[in-house]
Amino acid sequence: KKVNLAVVGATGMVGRTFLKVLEERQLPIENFYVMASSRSAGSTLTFNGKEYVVEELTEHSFDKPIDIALFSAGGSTSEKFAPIAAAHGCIVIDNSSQWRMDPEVPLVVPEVNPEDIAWHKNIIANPNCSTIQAMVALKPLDDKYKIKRVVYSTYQAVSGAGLAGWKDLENGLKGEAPKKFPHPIANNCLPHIDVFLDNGYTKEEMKMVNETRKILHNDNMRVTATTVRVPVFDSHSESINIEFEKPFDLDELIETLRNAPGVVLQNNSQENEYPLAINAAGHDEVFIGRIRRDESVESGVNLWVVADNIRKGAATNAVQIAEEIIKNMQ
Ligand code: A2P
Ligand code: 11C
Repeated sequence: KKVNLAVVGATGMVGRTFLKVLEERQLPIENFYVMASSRSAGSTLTFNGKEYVVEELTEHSFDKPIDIALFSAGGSTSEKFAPIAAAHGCIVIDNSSQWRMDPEVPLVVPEVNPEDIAWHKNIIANPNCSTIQAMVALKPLDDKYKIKRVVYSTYQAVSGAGLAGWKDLENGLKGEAPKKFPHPIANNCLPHIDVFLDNGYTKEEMKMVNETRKILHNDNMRVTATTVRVPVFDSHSESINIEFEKPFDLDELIETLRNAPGVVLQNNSQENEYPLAINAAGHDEVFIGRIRRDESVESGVNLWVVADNIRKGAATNAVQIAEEIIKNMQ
C-alpha cells in the first residue's frame, strides 16, 4: 500500500533529515506534502528528484487525506496541530517532547517496544535523542539480566540544539560570543541542556529518566542522569553505568549486545577501537563499546554508546515507526 505522507517542520534540521531518510529507505509514498511556518511557505524542497512547494501549516492542512505526518516543528506547534491532524484520521509521529509522557500516547523505539504502536490514538511520540540510543543498548540487557539502576552521563553534540547551537560552535571556534548557549561551547563543556527544574536537574536529564521508565515499562527503575553539551557538531556519546538484578557472564553480555537489533559493536579497546562521534555521524545504528564489568558492585557493567542524534536520535527513528505502521496497514 502507498500512503499520503506529510512532513511538518520540513525546512528544519530534523525535517530535512526526514526527507533524506524517507528517500533512502524508499517508503511507499503516493502524495507527499512539506509544511512549515509562513516564514518559509512558498520555498521549495527536493524529494526523490522532484520539487515540492512548502505549504504553511494551518488548521486546514489536514483537510486533505493524509495517512501519516512526521512532525518536528517544536512543542507548541505539536501541541496545537497534532490533535487537529489526529482528529482528521492522520497518524502523527511527533518528534517534540509535547506528548511523550501522555499516558494515551505510545513512546516508541522500534527495536525496543514496537508493540506499543498498537494502542495509539493517532499520536505516537518519538523519544528524546539521548534516550533513543540508550534504549537500543539497554533493552536486550534488561530482558536478560533485569536492570535495577542506570546512571547516564552524556556528551551531547551541538546539533541537538538546532542550527543556532551549531552556529554557536562554528562561530565560537572563530572567537565569537555565543548566542544560543549561556556560555561559550567552543573549547568548553556545559553541564546544562534545556532548562533547569526545581529539583536541580535539567529538563534533558529528567527526560532521560522518565522516558527510560516509560519505554522499558518499569516505573520503579532507578535512573539518574547528568547531561552535558560538548564541542562536537554531530552525534551524542553516552557513558552508561548499569546495575542488574541477576548475575551475568561478560562474554555472554557482549554477545547479547552484538546480536541486538540496531547495534554495531566496536569493542576492541586493545586496538583502540571504540565508538566515536565522528564515525557514527551519518549512520543509523547505535555503536557500543568499552564494555567492562563495574567492579564496584555485585552485578554491573559500563558501556560507551554513540549514535547520530539527528538520524537515529530523531529522523530515522520516526521513519522506522512509519514503516511499522505501513507494514501493519497491509
Ligand atoms: P520555518 O522554516 O518556516 O521556520 P529547527 O528545529 O531546525 O529550528 O526547525 C524548526 C522547523 O519547524 C522549521 O521547519 C520551521 O519552519 C518549523 N516551524 C516552526 N514554527 C512553526 C509553526 N508555528 N508552524 C509550522 N512550522 C513551524
Ligand atoms: C539536545 N536532546 O541534544 C536535545 C534535543 O526533547 O526532542 C532534543 C530535545 C527533545 O539538545
